[in-house]
Amino acid sequence: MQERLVELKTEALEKVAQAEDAKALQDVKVQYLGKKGPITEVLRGMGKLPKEERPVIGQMANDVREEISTAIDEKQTKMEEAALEKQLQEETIDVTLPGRPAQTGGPHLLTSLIEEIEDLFIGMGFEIAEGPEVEVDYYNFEALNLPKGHPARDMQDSFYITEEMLMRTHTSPVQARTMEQHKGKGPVKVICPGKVYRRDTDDATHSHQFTQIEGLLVDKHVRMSDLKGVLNAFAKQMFGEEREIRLRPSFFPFTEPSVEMDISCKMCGGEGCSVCKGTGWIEILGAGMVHPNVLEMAGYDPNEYTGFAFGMGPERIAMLKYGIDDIRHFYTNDVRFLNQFHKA
Ligand code: 2U9
Repeated sequence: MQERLVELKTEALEKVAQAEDAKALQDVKVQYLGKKGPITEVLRGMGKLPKEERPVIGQMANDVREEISTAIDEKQTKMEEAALEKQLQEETIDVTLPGRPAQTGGPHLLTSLIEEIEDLFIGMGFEIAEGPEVEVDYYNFEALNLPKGHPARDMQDSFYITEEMLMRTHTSPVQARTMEQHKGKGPVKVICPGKVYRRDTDDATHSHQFTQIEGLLVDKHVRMSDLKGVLNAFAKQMFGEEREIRLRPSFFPFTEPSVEMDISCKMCGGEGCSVCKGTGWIEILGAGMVHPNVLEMAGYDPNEYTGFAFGMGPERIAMLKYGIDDIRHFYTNDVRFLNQFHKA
């Protein structure tokens, strides 16, 4: 019996040593230490042994069992350590590699352009004024010389909240409100940027929501030549010193006289090309002397005060400046479009 146990031990330890993976080791365990294994069998057969041999064989069987079990555990630990070591070797992280750059956002092209225009006018002493996008009929139309039923209202059809409230169709109500706050006293010198809304069907050149930047200067002795000087300075700083401006007569209900300003075409230098449609000039903005009715409604005496105003569409300016062919690019938020204009 003792020899059998020694034999079993040698056999089992050899198999443990030979086991190459967890499965083989488990098989050895089941084979030698399992309920139907040879050692259990020896222990079961103890009853048949002479009484005095039982403790010796019992002790020995337990020792053998213990030894095999310890050998299996040690081998298992070794295998796990080896597997971990292998994994660590294979999955090493090179902490000295440069990190992946984080995706950073930036101002929208229109925001940058509006800020650039604001800065130019701040440099000429203007202040920035803002107002509500949901506006009352009075400031959006009436105070701008567009009484109810005026035909020019048709060109600025809007989204109405109620009969008297609407999404503003231009930023001009901000100037009307600013003038009112000054209570008939000058000077007023503001630039009003912001979003505006019109009931239009979207296409390459129309959008139901777009942006405007308007300016207003009201004081004593303000003349058309002051308007021309400010606009000329703006055009040269924005588009280049070599650009010329020209003013053409136009009509707006809130200004009289009214003009439209063109700049000489950069592409052809005034010769005429596809960008300027053969005219040598590109339309940039509208402007004029503030209508006496508008001054009066805002609390100014038109015999004492005069003023000029102008308005432009940043989308149009960006489209000209960067050769963008569709206004919808500004609002569909395709990062491939927007990223082209990120300043480093
Ligand atoms: C007050 C008095 C006068 C603002 C003006 C324009 C001319 C003009 C358009 C150009 C293209 C806007 O973006 S656009 O659609 N604007 O041509 N705007 S004068 O005149 C005002 C405004 C407020 C109290």
